[in-house]
Amino acid sequence: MTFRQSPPALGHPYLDDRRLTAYLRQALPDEVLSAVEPSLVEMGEIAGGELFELQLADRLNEPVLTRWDAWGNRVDRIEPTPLWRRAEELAVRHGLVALPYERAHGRYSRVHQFALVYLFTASSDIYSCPLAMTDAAAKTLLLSGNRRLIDRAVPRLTAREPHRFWTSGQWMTEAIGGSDVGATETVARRDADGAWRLWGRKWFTSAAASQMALTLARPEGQGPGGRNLALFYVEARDERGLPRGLRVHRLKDKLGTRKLPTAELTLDGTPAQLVLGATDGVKNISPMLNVTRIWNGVSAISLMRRGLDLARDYAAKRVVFGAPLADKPLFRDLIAGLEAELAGAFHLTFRTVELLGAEESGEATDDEKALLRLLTPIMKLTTAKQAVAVTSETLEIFGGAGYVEDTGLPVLLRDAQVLPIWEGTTDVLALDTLRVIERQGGLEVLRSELAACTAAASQDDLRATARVAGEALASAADWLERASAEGREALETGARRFALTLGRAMELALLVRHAQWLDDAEAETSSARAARRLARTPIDHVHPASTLA
Ligand code: MFK
Repeated sequence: MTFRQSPPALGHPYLDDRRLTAYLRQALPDEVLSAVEPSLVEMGEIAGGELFELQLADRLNEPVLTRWDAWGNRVDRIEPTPLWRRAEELAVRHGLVALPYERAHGRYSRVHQFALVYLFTASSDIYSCPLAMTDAAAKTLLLSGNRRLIDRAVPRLTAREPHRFWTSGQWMTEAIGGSDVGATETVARRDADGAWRLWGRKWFTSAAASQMALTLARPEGQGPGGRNLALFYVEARDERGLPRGLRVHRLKDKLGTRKLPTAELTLDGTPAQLVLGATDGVKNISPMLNVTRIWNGVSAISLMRRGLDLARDYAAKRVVFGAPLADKPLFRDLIAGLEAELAGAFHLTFRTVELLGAEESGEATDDEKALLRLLTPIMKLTTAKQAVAVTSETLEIFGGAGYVEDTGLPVLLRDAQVLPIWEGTTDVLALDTLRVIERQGGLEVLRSELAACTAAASQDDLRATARVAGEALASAADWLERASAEGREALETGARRFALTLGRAMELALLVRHAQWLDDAEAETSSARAARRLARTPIDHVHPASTLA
């Protein structure tokens, strides 16, 4: 009989994830964990069951843009895929945006939210993107203090009922500036009655079907640069979904995230409202960037995790050269390296999430606030690079099957490839890291965090691993001092290597802390193994010979 390979299967993404469950036992007080666990079990069932099946069945569907209706009216309607419609309903009912605003568990509400998002994202065909922007818009509006806009939009953005729910777009990118947002060409003019309207072309607007968006435009007559931009709120569609001063030219033909209707738009007199003054648009939209950057990190670990779950299941079933692949020493070595990357990325991402929760609940110390600001770009750039590397290796584990579209595997790599690009490229985030360190007057908050993580290490091997993290941070600090003395060009030249070193050193330190906690609490060693393994990879990238950055 002809041999047929059984396809990889997913288990229960929550109950089978010892990394996540152990982390939550460490991070959450017992009563909070008991209260949130049923929702995590349920989300695991949905993500590993209904949504995963729908995702495979929905593989070839893409969103459709219809510009004109049968009677010649311009409608610019965007029809999402079936999975997206279902994903929205599930996300809203489970409060994937609402939870941190309901704040039922104080500073832990963000950990609860992002644990759910971690389970949901890999089965959602990147529906996490509109959710990320919606969360970020709610936070940005709340911080703006603009009571009228808060009252109008935030109850919609954070709704638990699908019929009331709105998503928000984040319309920043223009042909002239994806990263250099200060070059924005969109112009804002006032009507005779004082109402604002926008004219311009947005080049890469994700979730173009959203009911509202935050966007940047230059009030007519103001000078160049980001400080002369203003942050605007737009509802570019009416109650029937028809465009108001908006034309959608086309959906982008992208490498990945193909279920996400990313569009080119013309704003043609779009009615808009100022959110917070007529200047400082870039600064005023930055809370949005910081929230979506955290979602980006959670997406990175979710996609890595999905690939590794499928690879492990496959390796247990796949017999090669007389034995299951899972028993082969070379495979075991490979998967241990990939798991170590995921473990490091996981702890760096969730540490950032914890800090966000602390800040929003008003409980963060000044040092925690400073650490959140610094870890956000570092975490985003480090985990995004890891996601591309890990998903690429994961495909290789499947051999040719990993390169065949209808296995559902290649999409992992194509979707991961967007993570280092959008929401600030690696270069932009490395420069942001430098900016934050300059403003904070050095690396002190990272030094303290690293010392707190590694101080508890009591086993010899964990102490040795902790030393690797400490030495990498010291090397980065040395480089910073030398480059600062040399000047701006030296600093910018090494910024990527520097930021990546900080990211990997912090991953290692956080992994040591978790491994020690596990050892104390449960005599479990998987995190210690991951920490030792990560310590054998390049952590210190500041040496210019490194090829990784
Ligand atoms: C699924 C998960 C992911 C979801 C993704 C959602 C998809 C959305 C698709 C997109 O929209 S992708 C487009 C995202 N675009 C970016 O992320 C822009 C990348 N570029 C930057 O981040 C640049 O660094 C920046 C545009 C901010 C530089 O612009 P400027 O005009 O040179 O501004 P400048 O002078 O650097 O900063 C202006 C002020 O903002 C400064 O404050 P001060 O006025 O007090 O000096 C900065 O400190 C502040 N600022 C900038 N970035 C900040 C920030 N403050 C806090 N946090 C930040 N991140």
